[in-house]
Amino acid sequence: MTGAEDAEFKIVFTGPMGAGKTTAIAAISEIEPVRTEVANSDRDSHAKESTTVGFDFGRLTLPGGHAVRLYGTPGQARFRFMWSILGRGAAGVIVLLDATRPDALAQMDQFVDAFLPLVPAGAIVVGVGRSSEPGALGSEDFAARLEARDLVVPVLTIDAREPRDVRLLVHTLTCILESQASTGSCP
Ligand SMILES: Nc1nc2c(ncn2[C@@H]2O[C@H](COP(=O)(O)OP(=O)(O)O)[C@@H](O)[C@H]2O)c(=O)[nH]1
Ligand SMILES: [Mg+2]
Repeated sequence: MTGAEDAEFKIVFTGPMGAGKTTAIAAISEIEPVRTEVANSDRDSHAKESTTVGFDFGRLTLPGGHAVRLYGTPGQARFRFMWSILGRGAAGVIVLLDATRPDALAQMDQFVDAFLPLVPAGAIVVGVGRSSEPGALGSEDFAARLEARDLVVPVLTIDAREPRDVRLLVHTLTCILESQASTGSCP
């Protein structure tokens, strides 16, 4: 997988505040996730009680035995300086979005544009949460936006609280990495 077959590799979960990054890492981490949450002083961006100011950290062993380090970025733009720090050395990035946000497509563009230069070509997967809620955008809206930009990025409908959904995001990303290394057997 991208060179060092036995090394632990790093996957970064990013996306706006409230998209489910902290939840997703907690859903699949085998260790008690490290969190850096403080009381949310930015209720204009999102009404939730607490928010991540440093990063989230978790760990997952894949079925093939590879260990993956999972990092979650802070979502707020004022912590943008953390994105390149956390993105450095990442094998791939998972962008999580909240489909009920009217600006979710612009948020996707913002995070995809920020992280594309930090990862090997194409190593991005988008996870769209809450798309079944009334008034939400559908996953096809996100897929169409990426396609219109000539970006080949898989879009999955997910619930970040569901370990199976989050594992599927990680699996999709590792399939991309394996196909890039031409060693994998993903469909
Ligand atoms: N319905 C639904 N709620 C979610 C989903 N992901 C996260 N949440 C909830 O949204 C809130 C914010 O999630 P959090 O993980 O803190 O978002 P973060 O800012 O991206 O780290 C929490 O109360 C989660 O339980 C999802 O996919 N669907
Ligand atoms: Mg968080």
